[in-house]
Amino acid sequence: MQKLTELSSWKALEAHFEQIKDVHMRDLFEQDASQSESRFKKFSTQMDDILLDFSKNRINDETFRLLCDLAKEADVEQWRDQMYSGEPINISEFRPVLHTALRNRSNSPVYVDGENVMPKINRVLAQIRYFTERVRGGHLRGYSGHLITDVVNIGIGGSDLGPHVVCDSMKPYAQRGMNVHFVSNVDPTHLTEILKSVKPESTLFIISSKTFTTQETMLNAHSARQWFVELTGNEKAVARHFVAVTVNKKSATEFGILEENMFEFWDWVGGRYSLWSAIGLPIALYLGMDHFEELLDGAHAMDMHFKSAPIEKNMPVILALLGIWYNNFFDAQSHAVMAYNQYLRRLPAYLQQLDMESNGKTINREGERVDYLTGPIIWGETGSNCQHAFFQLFHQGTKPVPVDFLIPAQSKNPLGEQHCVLLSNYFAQTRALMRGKTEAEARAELEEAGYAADMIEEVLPHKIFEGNKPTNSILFKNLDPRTLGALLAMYEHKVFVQGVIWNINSFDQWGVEYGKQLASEIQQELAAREQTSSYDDSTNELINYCMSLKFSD
Ligand code: G6Q
Repeated sequence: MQKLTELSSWKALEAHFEQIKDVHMRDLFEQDASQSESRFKKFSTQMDDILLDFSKNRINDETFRLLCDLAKEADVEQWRDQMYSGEPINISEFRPVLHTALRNRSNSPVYVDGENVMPKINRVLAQIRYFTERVRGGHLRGYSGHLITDVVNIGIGGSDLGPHVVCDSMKPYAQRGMNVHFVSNVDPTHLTEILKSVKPESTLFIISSKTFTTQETMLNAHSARQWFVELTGNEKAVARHFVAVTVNKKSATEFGILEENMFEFWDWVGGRYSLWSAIGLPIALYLGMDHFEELLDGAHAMDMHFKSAPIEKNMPVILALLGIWYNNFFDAQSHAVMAYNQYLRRLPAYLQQLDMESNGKTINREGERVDYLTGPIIWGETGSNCQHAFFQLFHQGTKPVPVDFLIPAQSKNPLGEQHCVLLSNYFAQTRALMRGKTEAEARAELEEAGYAADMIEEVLPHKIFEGNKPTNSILFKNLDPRTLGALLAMYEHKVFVQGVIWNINSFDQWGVEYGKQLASEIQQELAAREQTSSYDDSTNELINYCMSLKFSD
């Protein structure tokens, strides 16, 4: 592939950036007000009831045209089609990338090595339905006849964050009397605190691990098993209370899990893209299979939009292009996501893995070091909490931070006028960030507030807001399973498009593997409880000091 920075659209964007970098969005809005097509009309798009308004960005018609040219010149559409059709686009692990097949509700064939994978996807979905309906309906009970009231998912990274964000966000759809818990951290506190709140006879443990070798998950799984056997005194009952989601059936069998309680997925499903597979088992147990399928339906609808909408109206492509505009031209180091919805409080954690594990890369697909910025730092909080914490930096700080603002029009818990106030804050913030407050406006406010003339001169500089801070507004009717599925798929595809344009492989994670390898070396030294001199001076001294503090096992 031609080098990104040598593409003609890239060069044109560089030249265009010099012209537009100091233009204020206030002026862009004013200029567009006299045009036949309004700025909102030009710079907004919709998929189902999800509206993306991207008009509050530092773009004009020319910027948008050039960004769309970039997507075309970087072959985004061809890469997308290769992904959907099962080409091995994960080039460092030699695999296809087929999370879209997991939610392919059209059931059209998808081939991997000449085999249509849809029948096996459908078989696992049917297995999940059968199992979850029996548990939820009280037909499949604990070893002593108790109803299953608690599901504990033991998994980390991709085997935790996806199902976790969905279960948290979809709480209003959960079956009464069914609780779900997520244990991920190898810190023993995580498991211990959760076990305090459940009873063995009514708890179902899901060991979620693609590889079934991840140290944290295996340790937590064995500790949970030990706790279970100690409290019940019934080793045989493990088979009734532990199920596995994995591609590694052999290790799951060795753990004591029955074949019928294993839920399979495949190596062409990446960990952070796996919530749509059997990794979604806790979702189906907590929300019911119908709701899990609605989530898949929503993701599929977004897949179809991504596949067929023209670039100029394609939501994930537009989000990706705008991200590149700020990342590579304005040098924005981070991208923030503010969901004005308490149920979405885990969204930033999920997106951090999705985006930063996918696009935190410096080597391009040809194996060379890139000479431009790739994936940004992703972070976020729920609104309106964020306004009372770090929004000050957005309004008056020196760092550019593009922000996505999400909100449902309807609340699941209407209470007086509270949702209306939440909405008002949502609209007010993006408007304020776009417009800022001029010196004249600030002065007029101070005068109206009765400030003395000398006081006005003193405080005036502090009351001015530069504005021109870019935001995307994502507004939808309701936070239901279908919409959530579509939103998560939208971000997946955004990340994919950016990876294609940056010419990196978004589907490996060698940094994660490196972390796994490093810790196991040091763990052996720690277990020996002897002074070490194996590492650098800092690491040696830290380990030896920790020894002197008599650390816990
Ligand atoms: C995700 C990563 C990583 C992975 C975890 C858990 O894309 O590969 O976060 O999901 O390391 O791995 P296992 O599911 O194999 O335990």
